[in-house]
Amino acid sequence: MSGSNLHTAWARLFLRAAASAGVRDVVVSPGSRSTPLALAAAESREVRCHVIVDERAAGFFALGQARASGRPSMLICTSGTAGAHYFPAIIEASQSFLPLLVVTADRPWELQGAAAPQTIDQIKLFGGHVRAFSELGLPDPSPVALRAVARAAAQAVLRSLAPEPGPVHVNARFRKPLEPVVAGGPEPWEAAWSALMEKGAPVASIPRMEPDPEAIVELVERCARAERGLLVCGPLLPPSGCGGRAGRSFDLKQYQRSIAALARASGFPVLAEATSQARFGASPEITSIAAFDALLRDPAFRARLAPDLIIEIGAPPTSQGYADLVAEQPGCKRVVVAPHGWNDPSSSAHALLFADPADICDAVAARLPAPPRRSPWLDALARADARAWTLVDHELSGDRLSEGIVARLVASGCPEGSILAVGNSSPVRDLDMYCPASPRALRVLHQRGASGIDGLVSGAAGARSVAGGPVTLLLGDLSLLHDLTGLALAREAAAASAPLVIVVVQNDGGRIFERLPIGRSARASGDGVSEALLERCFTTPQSLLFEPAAAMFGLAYERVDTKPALDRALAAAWGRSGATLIEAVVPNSDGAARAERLLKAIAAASREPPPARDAAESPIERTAP
Ligand SMILES: Cc1ncc(C[n+]2csc(CCOP(=O)(O)OP(=O)(O)O)c2C)c(N)n1
Ligand SMILES: [Mg+2]
Repeated sequence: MSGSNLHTAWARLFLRAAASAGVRDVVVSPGSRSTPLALAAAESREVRCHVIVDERAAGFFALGQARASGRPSMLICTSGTAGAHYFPAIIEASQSFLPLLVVTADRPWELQGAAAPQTIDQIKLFGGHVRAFSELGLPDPSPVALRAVARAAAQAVLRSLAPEPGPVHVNARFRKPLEPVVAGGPEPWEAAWSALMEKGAPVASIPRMEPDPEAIVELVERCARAERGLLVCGPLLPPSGCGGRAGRSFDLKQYQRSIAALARASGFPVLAEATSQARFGASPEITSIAAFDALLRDPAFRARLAPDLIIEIGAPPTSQGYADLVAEQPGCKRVVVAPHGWNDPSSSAHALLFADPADICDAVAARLPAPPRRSPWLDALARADARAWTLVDHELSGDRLSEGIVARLVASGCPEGSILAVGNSSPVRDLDMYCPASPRALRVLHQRGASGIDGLVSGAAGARSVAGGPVTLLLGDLSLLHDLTGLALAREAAAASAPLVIVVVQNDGGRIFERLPIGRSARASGDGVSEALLERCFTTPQSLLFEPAAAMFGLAYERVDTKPALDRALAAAWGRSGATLIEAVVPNSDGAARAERLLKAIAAASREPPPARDAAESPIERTAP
């Protein structure tokens, strides 16, 4: 094998085996110790190689790819602190059940613990946050070691997908020289290596997760008996909803059909959060109670709702009102359905069903007898929801931008079937509060595993790099500042044909804190936290505008502060290829007060006396004060 050496061959074999086990994208950050791996990735025709300077951004980019594709991307970095920058993305991958294959290059054993440069202890660097760790050791020409390299790559890919998807860490050591050297003739190990390169990785067939038939029977019986059942959909990421089935792509429409089938067969209303994949694309035939968070903030409404069965799908809902409902209704049986994770922070679930939620919905729907007659309880609930949305619409009238208007315009304008990525802090809550259920399907990507405000731009750029269509990101100004180097990755997307549209809600600081108890304490007079302290330690306004940053990274940029201007900017951004940063400037201190006013109005409206003909039948209205 001329022009190369064992290091290069070793790295090529690792890449080849990972590719044949399912890796399609490799994200390389520059460095010397990782030279063999970087070269192998760059020359491979089986993977796409992305080069990203900042390992923190690279980690989130790979995570965004996994969110959109369900496949593990491979990360490659040099030795030293480089790998440590992957940590936040690794934590998020672990908690969101997203596959990721992290390969850190390392120095040989003789340089450890002896003050050699760029040398740290990389063994189990990410502790318990990875599903598996393996130490590849130094390249070794023996046939059994060469076979084991291919096996180790296949194992790493497998462990990133099953039994629980998540991050896997491989530490690979190399001794200098790191670059390919011209060999005088064929290497003795070349024939064995060539055969392995031809063969690829051993095929690992991942077990399919099937719902437990007994649990299905029990759930069918519960549904049939329930008079006031709820189908509650919490955050769900498309790939992690697939019950650990590698390579099975998430079929959004099919998932939404399964939810609708269960809702129809059971007669239960659907309380779907914006991140659940069940709100945008909801079937018009089902009763969607999308204003449930606002409605459930009212204790009187919670008491009137009094569900007797809750089927909860996905990760725990973000809604505080819903958490309060669960806490106040200990008698109500709650069954949690999700493929992975113990999704019960209140430790009060009656049962947890580990399976693909779509499979559970289909199985239960198919076994239920004829759908029940629509109950007055359900009618009353639907009316309360409709009244809430009338109030939300009223709140969003007028031309001046607010957080709510930005969320509404973005969600309602996103091209049908496209990806909407949403940042933590207020944007994810605004999407819930201001955007009703609609039959227009959207894939909503989110970062609810550890709810960080970090890496959101990089993640959206990663999703864009594997998605066939447009990606829109809605995030806050501090979140954008946190991931400013992510804009460099957005520029990479500029070369691609489909648009990446980044909408930053510019409210000058972390205004979420004004909606939290600490903010209410500052607003109340007396000896609470002072406004100045709230601003200094929590809201932290930066008085920055992002136009120069967009210019630096070569992105199209628009600053808007009215509804028509945002509408125009969005239409233009979705219509052009490449990346656009839209800075939507909203008044910086009335968001919390507006949200509070709206919630009060919704609570008051939900108590309005019902029309007389329903009053005698409807439990939800009958008990209204
Ligand atoms: C990595 C990380 N650091 C800090 C936080 C705590 N945090 C939550 S929201 C927030 C402020 C976000 O501000 P911005 O992005 O402007 O959104 P807004 O609150 O204005 O909607 C902070 C600092 C976090 N969740 N993640
Ligand atoms: Mg902000």
